[in-house]
Amino acid sequence: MTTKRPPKDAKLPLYKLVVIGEGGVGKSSLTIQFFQRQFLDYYDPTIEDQYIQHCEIDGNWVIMDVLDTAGQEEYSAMREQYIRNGRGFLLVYSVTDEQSLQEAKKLYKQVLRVKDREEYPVLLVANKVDLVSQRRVSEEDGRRAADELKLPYIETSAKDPPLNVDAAFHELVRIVKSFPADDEDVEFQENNTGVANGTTVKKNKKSKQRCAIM
Ligand SMILES: Nc1nc2c(ncn2[C@@H]2O[C@H](COP(=O)(O)OP(=O)(O)O)[C@@H](O)[C@H]2O)c(=O)[nH]1
Ligand SMILES: [Mg+2]
Repeated sequence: MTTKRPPKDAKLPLYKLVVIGEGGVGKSSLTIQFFQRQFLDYYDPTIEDQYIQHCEIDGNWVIMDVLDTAGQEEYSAMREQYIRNGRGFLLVYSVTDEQSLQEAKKLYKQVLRVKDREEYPVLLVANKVDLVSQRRVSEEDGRRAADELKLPYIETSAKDPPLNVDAAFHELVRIVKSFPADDEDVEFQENNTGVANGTTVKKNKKSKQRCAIM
């Protein structure tokens, strides 16, 4: 089977995206489902990973550079640093945990503070919707929270079969694209540097490993 690939040597727009949210809401599960097409029952909550891969979205090739944060920053300076570097954010909470929605609201306020903006490209992600009987935050309440924050909203499940996982990442790229950027925010990357065709480059911040996954 041949996979579609971007033109070699093309300069592709680079999207630096960051997945944020309280511990345990499914940040790593969503990211791993998107990049590796698998659901893990357990993933070390203290690991912060970065994934880089080219993707075709609405007929255009882009490079997605996604940071899966560990959410256990002892120093808020670390959090501020990745907020400063991010151009778009998946703001994840779990529908099984009301507290995680409250945490998401606080995190969004922190994003606005660090960015010194009144709005920013962020998608509010209501994850774990497959856990119907454990659900504590209804779709109605989630959408109301999103409206209050003036954020778009999506319901996801990282578990197999995944629901809206690709849609969430793709939608975030669209949101970033449509947001007026400062000139220095727009970056391009040669398709032949760092990102080999058909591979995900994964950088593990904890162990400092660097590996390419097919
Ligand atoms: N049923 C279900 N479990 C999930 C989902 N997403 C994550 N989990 C589970 O929730 C736990 C925490 O997920 P993880 O991705 O490590 O959360 P993180 O701390 O935000 O990175 C793990 O046991 C996952 O298997 C989901 O959409 N549905
Ligand atoms: Mg994690």
